[in-house]
Amino acid sequence: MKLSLTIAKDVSENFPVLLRGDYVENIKKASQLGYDCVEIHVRDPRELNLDEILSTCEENHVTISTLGTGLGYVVDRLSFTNPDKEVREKAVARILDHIEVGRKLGAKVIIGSMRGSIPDKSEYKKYEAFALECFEKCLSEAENKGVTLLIEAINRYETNFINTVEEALEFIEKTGSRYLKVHVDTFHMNIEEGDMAESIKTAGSLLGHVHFADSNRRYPGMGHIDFKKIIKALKDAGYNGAIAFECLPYPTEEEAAKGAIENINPLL
Ligand code: LER
Ligand code: MN
Repeated sequence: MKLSLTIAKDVSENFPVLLRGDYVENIKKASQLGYDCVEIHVRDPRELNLDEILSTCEENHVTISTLGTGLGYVVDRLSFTNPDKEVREKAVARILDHIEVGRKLGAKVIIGSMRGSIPDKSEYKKYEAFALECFEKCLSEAENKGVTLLIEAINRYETNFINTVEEALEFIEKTGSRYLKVHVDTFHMNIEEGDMAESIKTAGSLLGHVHFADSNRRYPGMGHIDFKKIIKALKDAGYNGAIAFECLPYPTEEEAAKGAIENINPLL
């Protein structure tokens, strides 16, 4: 498994990424701290200087595991379940841009907050169909470009649409695509799953990406999640992808980025 450091250029203090600021500087820092890769959270991926990012990665022996797309929802309110067709089309266009950048960077594309919520549960089927239509457009492009998309199970306080690993698996089955994989996040699993290790086992070979944060969303070791047990479950499931630390930057960005890898490395 590879360890990935979450980075973003310009996000608030309470956004769960470890390092803020210049991408190039943070890719270098990731390498110095011993990370294998970085996860870039970006609102509009067209703003990235891909040549500069790729050459920095190569020089520093770091890869880009994933693109985090949630800022497209947080900042622009774009989602796949928005009642307005124009907003859904803009959401799809944004994810298509991420897919193109994902192809160039060799990164998977996360669909977390941008799948949206169900505004009216009595019309669940209608909103699910909106989401499926958007996913199908994105998956067709992802297949053409060889990019994996990830559907993240997110806790009930952030969305009412796909909270558990089981719901994510059911949704993947509805798309019928091999390019959509389950993405688990220990912070969300701690709220939604009865047994996190069991859920990882259920995801099995469909597991595509992992976020680590402790129960309080601080770096592993600062809360009460049993990461030894989670890592064993990931190994038993044959998972060999990335674990990205999507944590709050407390007490400081530097300490959290250092503490996360220091606490997890011995358990691997
Ligand atoms: C995104 O990966 C995530 O976990 C959500 O909680 C958005 O913050
Ligand atoms: Mn997450």
